[in-house]
Amino acid sequence: MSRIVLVSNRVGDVSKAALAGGVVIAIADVLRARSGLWLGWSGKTGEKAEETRTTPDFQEMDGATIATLPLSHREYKDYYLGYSNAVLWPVFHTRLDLAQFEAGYYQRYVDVNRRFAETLLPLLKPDDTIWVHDYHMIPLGLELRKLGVNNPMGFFLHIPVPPAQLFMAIPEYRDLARSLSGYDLIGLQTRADCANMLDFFKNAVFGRILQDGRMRVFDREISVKSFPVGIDMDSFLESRPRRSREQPTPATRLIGVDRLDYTKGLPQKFRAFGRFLEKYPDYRRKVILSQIAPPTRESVVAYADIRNELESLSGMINGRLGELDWVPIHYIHRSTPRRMLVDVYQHSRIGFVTPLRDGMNLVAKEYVAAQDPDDPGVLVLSRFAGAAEQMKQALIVNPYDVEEMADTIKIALEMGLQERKDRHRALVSGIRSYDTFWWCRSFLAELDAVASGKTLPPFGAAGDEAAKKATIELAGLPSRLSSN
Ligand code: ADQ
Repeated sequence: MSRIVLVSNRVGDVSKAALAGGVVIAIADVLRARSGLWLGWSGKTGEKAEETRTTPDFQEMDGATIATLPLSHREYKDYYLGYSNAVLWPVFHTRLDLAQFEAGYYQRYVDVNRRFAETLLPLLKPDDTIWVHDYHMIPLGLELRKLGVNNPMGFFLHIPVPPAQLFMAIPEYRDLARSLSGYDLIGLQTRADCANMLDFFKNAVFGRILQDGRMRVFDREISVKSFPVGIDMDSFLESRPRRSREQPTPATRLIGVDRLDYTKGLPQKFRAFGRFLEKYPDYRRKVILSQIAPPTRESVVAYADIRNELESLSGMINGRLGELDWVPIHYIHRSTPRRMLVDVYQHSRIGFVTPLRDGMNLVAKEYVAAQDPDDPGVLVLSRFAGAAEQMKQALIVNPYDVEEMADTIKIALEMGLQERKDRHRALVSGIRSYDTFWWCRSFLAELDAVASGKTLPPFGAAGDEAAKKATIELAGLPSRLSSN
């Protein structure tokens, strides 16, 4: 089996993958099994020529090689904070109003990708399979092709794809389409994202669907498919502390766990909870909302704004409705160790996951995984999270509709045991079937197939089981699915 080479903006700690959770667990597994190489930014910035070199620092970890490069301050500002997080992130999450199309951002974004490509070139072997991750690295594939690399190359986007008209508001949209055409396979979180991506290629650069389902874009034929990211339920549950630190709370708890990001719909969530308490006063003093929201990207202006908004909103709701012995909203603006999260989820009656837009949202899956099957809580989930395409047994809400969310909190609190158990069982079955290993293996199997000219059945309603089996058999990988 060929070696796997991963490239992403940041690299994960392969030796502590279980602690990191999410996709890193599966990636670490594959890197170990295929003696892989993982290249990314070291997280360091500086001003010397040293910071723009093309010779990475290497570290061996559990049979995998981790290669990292620093960024210069200017690269950090224009490539990372600028084009990646103040252009692509807002537009892809349909927040065109927050995009900052500043001169210089795009050029630096491409320059950093070219530097990563030049760094990778001498490290590549002829039969390596290359897998590039996320929006920071869209141009990397084409930069490698320009350097003469013909290896199979796949790209996975962790965030949503916006409707074509929005995508095309990005001044460099044609260049982005050309960059995307450098890959053999584009993996997306949902089928809705695939539809948007195909529509974008058609409208933006006259892409054409071929008979075998692939798309002809410029002079290349590429495959676009959905591979919803999952979690590893067992290792997530194993990460919990041996003894619960949670004291049974007198009040029933709703839990929210989100990075402090304007895409996560936190103000709407707070307002909905306030509205619920106003509309159904019998629940006052009986219910609380705990929101854990660690800070991210604080040097991007929009992130400082959302922080201020939340602080004043929680203060206002607590001031208006709270009592001396009852504070309705517990807002924690800090990171929490992952192992504590299992405990917190388990002691919460409602998982309140209401992003305005989200590629997948792993918190929704973690919350369900942590529930006691004999007395599970209820997941309230935004229809605009990618997870909603799979998690149909959650209570699905429109995160812009505060009134509907307030009413749904009541429905969730009053749901009978049998219904909670039925919904939970169905949700767990989906989480186990499409776990993080399935995601990783099916993407790589598809990439191998595409590169060798075979096509696999589509991932879709009727063909799910067949597609799963076929992808796993084709990859020649042991299936964890068969034991579930
Ligand atoms: P994120 O936007 O970071 O990821 P998400 O999928 O929710 O969003 O994953 C967050 C992870 O961080 C979860 O595993 C969660 O437990 C953890 N986390 C969140 N808040 C935490 C806290 N306070 N303390 C500790 N841990 C916390 C991007 C996309 C998503 C997509 C993922 C994976 O934006 O849509 O689901 O990638 O593809």
